[in-house]
Amino acid sequence: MEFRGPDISRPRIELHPEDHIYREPITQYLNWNISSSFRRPDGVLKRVFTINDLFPGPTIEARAGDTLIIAVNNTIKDESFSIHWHGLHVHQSMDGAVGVTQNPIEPGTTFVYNLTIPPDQSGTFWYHAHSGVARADGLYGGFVIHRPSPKSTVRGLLGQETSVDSDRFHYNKELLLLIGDWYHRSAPDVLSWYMRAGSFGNEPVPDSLVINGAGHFDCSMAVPARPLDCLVSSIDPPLFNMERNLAYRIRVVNTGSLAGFSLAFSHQNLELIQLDSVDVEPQQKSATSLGNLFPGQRMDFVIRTLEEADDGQGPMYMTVELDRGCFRYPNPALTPEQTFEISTMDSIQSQKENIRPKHHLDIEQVPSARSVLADLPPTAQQTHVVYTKIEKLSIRHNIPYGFFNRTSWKPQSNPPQPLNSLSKGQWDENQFSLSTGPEPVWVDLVVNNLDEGDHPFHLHGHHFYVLAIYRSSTGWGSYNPFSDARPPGLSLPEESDAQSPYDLSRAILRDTVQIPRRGYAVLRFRADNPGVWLFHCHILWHLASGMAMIVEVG
Ligand SMILES: [Cu+2]
Repeated sequence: MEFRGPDISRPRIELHPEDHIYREPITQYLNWNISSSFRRPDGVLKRVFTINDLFPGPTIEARAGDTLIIAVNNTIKDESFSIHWHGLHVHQSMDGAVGVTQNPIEPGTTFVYNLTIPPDQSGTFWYHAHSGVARADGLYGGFVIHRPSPKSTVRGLLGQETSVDSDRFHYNKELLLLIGDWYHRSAPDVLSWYMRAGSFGNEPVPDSLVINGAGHFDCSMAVPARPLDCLVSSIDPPLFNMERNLAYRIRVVNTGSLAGFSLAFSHQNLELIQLDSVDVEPQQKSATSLGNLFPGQRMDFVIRTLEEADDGQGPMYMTVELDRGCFRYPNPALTPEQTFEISTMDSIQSQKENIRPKHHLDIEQVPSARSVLADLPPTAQQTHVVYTKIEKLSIRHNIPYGFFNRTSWKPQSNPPQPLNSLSKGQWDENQFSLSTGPEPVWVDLVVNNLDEGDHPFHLHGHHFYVLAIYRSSTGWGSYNPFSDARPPGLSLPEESDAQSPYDLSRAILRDTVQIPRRGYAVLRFRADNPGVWLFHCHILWHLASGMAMIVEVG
């Protein structure tokens, strides 16, 4: 299979696990040049960031235990960057969060990231800019860690007793899809539209969506007040090819700035296998659509052609449906539900209407696999409670700012050095933090979302078990374990032990969680990766407006 599309300068879509799972860990040396160029991802001309001339950036493939030495050269004249490795538990000095773990990479300079992939991490990850809003202008890419074969030195001796992922989950090939909402204006323009009183805190609604840097936009839908340099585009030949008689593992990343989405494939059953790189409990019933996947999150699933005779015919297509829940005003330019044709190798015999019953799987309801939950202790040694909200305060000119408790986050600027190089007394007033102390410890973090909107929160350097999620229908829906006898809104199974107020058998281990408006989440994690870590909303406009705080470990 080869990637085809309107621009050929895109990263490859098909992955090559066979190059990684049977070998010993190695050190990979990568040399990246960050630049920018004008492209037409969906037909509309826009300046995007490129890495080695690719948008999105090159796909990294590695195995657990590999070391990656990535020299990032900033060749752009007047902008600075950093790169964050989303979901990977790397050394804190390599985490890429500007103001927290490093200064931005200034024009004409190079920063060398030295990443050691932990031996117990594999799955679908991604990397993206963690400075300003460059992520929304395309500074991101895929990062896939292949799970090594238990017999990594015995190439070609695949027996029943081995358990490489393709045997565990029964698939033949792997594809990577980086899917996200897309804005035709530059990200700094979008942010300044949001960060003013006149936005009333309504998040900028995207114009389009792109898959691995390609989309299709109907030029006639452009808003008259904002004319576009638009060429009719169709992704022709289709975005990718699939052979009907093969099973595929599809790795999906939400690379967007605002919207969640769900995915469906015609003629295919979808079998969810991982969320945020972690195995999930196998589902009895395979789905016809999966979602919602929110910004920063990943889902892996296996698709197979249906066995029923009539149903395996006709063109195959994939449907992406953006979650309209976060769109607070209409954007006539946007088509929130889009279909993408997938070309198949064999001839198409009929165009029979697909009439199989639909089954949508709500991926937020799927617990992690039992083997994953085995590591979850019944109680934590520490509990922290925080409150978060977007506020439009008159003392801040009614501009929307994100807060944790009383603090709206900004990268450390006085003195202008990253937090991890300063003593805590030197941190400026924009840093709200909690500290887990010197020893590795299990922590419960209760996050109360007092806001009118949902927010996907991401913790750097760690995964967390989501123990409870609650959205209230009335009032604030807050939970303070120090004063409330029970967490509001939770119904527990009868056999649950009295030791825990949460249903631990339904916990989900992930690194980014959607916390409902006027609700809360209880996140339990082992604080064992020493460093200064950001915990923040992954909606880019909210992070840029301060919806972030610091978790200090060790
Ligand atoms: Cu948010």
